[in-house]
Amino acid sequence: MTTTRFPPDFLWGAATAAYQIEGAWNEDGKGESIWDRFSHTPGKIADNSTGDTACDHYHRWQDDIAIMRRIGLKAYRFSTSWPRVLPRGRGPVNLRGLDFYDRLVDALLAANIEPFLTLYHWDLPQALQDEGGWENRAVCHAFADYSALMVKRLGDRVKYWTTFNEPSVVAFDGYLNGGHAPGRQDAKASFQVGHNLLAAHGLALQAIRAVNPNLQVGIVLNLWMQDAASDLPEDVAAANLAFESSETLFLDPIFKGHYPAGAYEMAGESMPEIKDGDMALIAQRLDYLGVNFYSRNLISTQGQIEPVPGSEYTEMGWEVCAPALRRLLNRINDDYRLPPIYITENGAAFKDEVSVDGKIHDERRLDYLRQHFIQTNLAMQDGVDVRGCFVWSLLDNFEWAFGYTKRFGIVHVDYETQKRTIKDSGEWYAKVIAGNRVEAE
Ligand code: IFM
Repeated sequence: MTTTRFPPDFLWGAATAAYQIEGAWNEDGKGESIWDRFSHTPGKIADNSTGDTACDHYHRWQDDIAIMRRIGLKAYRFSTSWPRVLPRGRGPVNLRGLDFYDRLVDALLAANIEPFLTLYHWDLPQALQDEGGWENRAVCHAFADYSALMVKRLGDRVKYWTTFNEPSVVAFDGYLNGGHAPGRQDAKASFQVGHNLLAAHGLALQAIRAVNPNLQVGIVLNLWMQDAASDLPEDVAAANLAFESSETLFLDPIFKGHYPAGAYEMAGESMPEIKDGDMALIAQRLDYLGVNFYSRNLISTQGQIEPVPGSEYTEMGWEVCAPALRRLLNRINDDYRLPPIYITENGAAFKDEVSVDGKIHDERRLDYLRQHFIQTNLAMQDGVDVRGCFVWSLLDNFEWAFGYTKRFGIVHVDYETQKRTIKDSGEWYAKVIAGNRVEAE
């Protein structure tokens, strides 16, 4: 048995997002979001489901906080729904929506759980989409105003703020392959949206700090390791190119103030319009970087090798390769002057069954988490400043275009009854947090 110990103040958490869990899509004055519109459009979601009810967290948030307490979470990462507080994206505030987050934050603090708040996890107000969505620079300013509003109301209690969750997914799934809301397939638009999201991040940073300069503000990127299939220089070059066309595309502007050379080649005619001053706006100081890590790609000159012989895959079709997390953390730590890092999402979708004993014996998810915690710890020993880890997800929930067909939770949700059951992985996580250590055979 080996024991991996973590620093005493390590922030153990779990994460969710508003559209994926809240439900109550049109209650208490909430406006329509692009995900409401998208999921209500036939053929967009694998199981024809919607987030209308999801985990009904909007009504069951107290029960959910009780579950977080049982697991012993030190932090909870959640997002606020922009159209819940500003039904039309700007203009009149829906106080009932704002009050919901106010109560949630108070209850988290009363339970000794640090709130870690994301301002944008993909549910743009439909009214702003009708003005052109993220292609329209005016929406970036509306986002900064919404950010300031939230900080004015919650900044006295919420210390950790994230502007955007995974801007690359918003740009490329929303505007290039069209699998996500708003379902566009337009290369030029996707690159402009990617850039505008970063500009909106910069504007929001300014707006947040103008209200309260003492907060911890960051952004969350989804980063995959791009491993070379061999030491051959051609394979290494192919893997580097893959890293440049996805990971570096967002890391460079944020931490170096310019796009990587590869971006210009990749985007070609679709290179976005960059206004004077944009790059400095985007590259402002950050208090932390959030890294969402799930898997890696194995790259040769022939492209991605898939499946990798002998490897395990999750229900998302993502390879389980925990050592890639350590390699990724070391690589970005070497390539950039980074602020402290939080692993803001890490987890796995597997087919879960409720056993006759009423429990969910999700050994594979438990093992996935154990391996990734250990690799995170090794990266910390290598010198990477990781301050916390958030499991994706606290609850099984609406997995975007896959609907309810993929379960990531450490807590099982029966969508018929809304009954929550802590899975074996959740029970195990409670022990990890309590002991601040991971045990492995
Ligand atoms: O469910 C998503 C989450 O909303 C963003 N990061 C990846 C997760 C799993 O696909």
